[in-house]
Amino acid sequence: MPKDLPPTLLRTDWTRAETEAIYHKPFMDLLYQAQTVHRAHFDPNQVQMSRLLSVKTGGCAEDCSYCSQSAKNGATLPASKLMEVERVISEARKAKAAGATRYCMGAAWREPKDRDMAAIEAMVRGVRDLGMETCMTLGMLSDSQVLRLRDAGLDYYNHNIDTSESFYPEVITTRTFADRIDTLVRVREAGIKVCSGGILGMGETAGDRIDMLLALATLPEHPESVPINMLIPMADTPLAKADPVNPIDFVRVVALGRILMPASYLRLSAGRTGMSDEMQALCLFAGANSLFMGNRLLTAANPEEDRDRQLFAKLGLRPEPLAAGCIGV
Ligand code: SAM
Ligand code: DTB
Ligand code: SF4
Repeated sequence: MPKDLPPTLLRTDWTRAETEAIYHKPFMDLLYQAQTVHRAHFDPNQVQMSRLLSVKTGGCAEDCSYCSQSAKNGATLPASKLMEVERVISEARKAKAAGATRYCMGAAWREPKDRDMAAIEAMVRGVRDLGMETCMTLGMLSDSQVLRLRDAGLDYYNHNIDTSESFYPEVITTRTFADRIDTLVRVREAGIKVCSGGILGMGETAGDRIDMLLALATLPEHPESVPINMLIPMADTPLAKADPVNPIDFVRVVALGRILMPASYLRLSAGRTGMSDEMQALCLFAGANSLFMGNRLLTAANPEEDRDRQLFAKLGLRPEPLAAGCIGV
């Protein structure tokens, strides 16, 4: 698919002032700029489809205040064992048949134990052998664990910074923002593609949202994938009663993400069940070009496949075929 426009320069030297100015532009100007950048790098009518599976659920030692899986939140979700490798591969096969090209496997761990690594590697190899892209999100990683994942052929590692550095301690106290960046650096140095984004709706300000995107866009290389989650308020967590995000503010963040990181896949991630078709259409116009498909995320619901099929038909969207990739760089 030929691109409409010449690719924009990928910059990692964005300043706070210029980023803030972009965010606060008149909405129509912001969306026009984001869509223009988007068209220079991607087919605007194509959406990358990922599917998530929780391979180890609940009982997590971290205290992330948004998460249903933290043992410290008073959340009641029971801890499961690591899923059997064969079951993971058979779920991935179903996801592929339904049109997913990337399979993301998540574990409720602060960090993996070395004794679990052989099974994790077998999951990566098995899903790769199906011809899907692989993504894992397992918490913090040691040097040797990163290398083992790389050698198993892992394509992406998801590790979200979630919010700004200054708001981070309000959300999580069992690790620091710097811990998160350390793992991202290790993943990048090993040659695994980086997936990192955050959550809107945890009580953060517009400034925190801008700072979160700025932190990602000023890494030495942009993450190849940037998930933007809308908080799903989970019962029994400290954020169960958080105020919902204003949809226009949400779209502004997506547009800013697209402008700062023109060639990255921007994923409209958690929270789509609570979004209207119109809001999702605006997010996709603002430059989001990846979705989680299927009716389950990790522990929470996601739109039914039928609803997404109808949305795609209404908007004339197509799922991105595997390896079509970014066309601008
Ligand atoms: N334990 C690993 C970690 O924290 O990196 C992997 C799994 S964790 C559930 C992955 C990401 O899901 C979090 O970083 C967060 O951005 C997102 N997430 C978790 N709970 C959420 C919720 N209730 N609403 C929106 N996003 C959520
Ligand atoms: C991401 O940014 N969002 C996904 C994935 N990366 C791992 C997770 C969303 C989780 C939503 C809440 C749940 O299902 O428990
Ligand atoms: Fe654990 Fe990840 Fe949930 Fe935090 S977000 S409590 S690290 S599963």
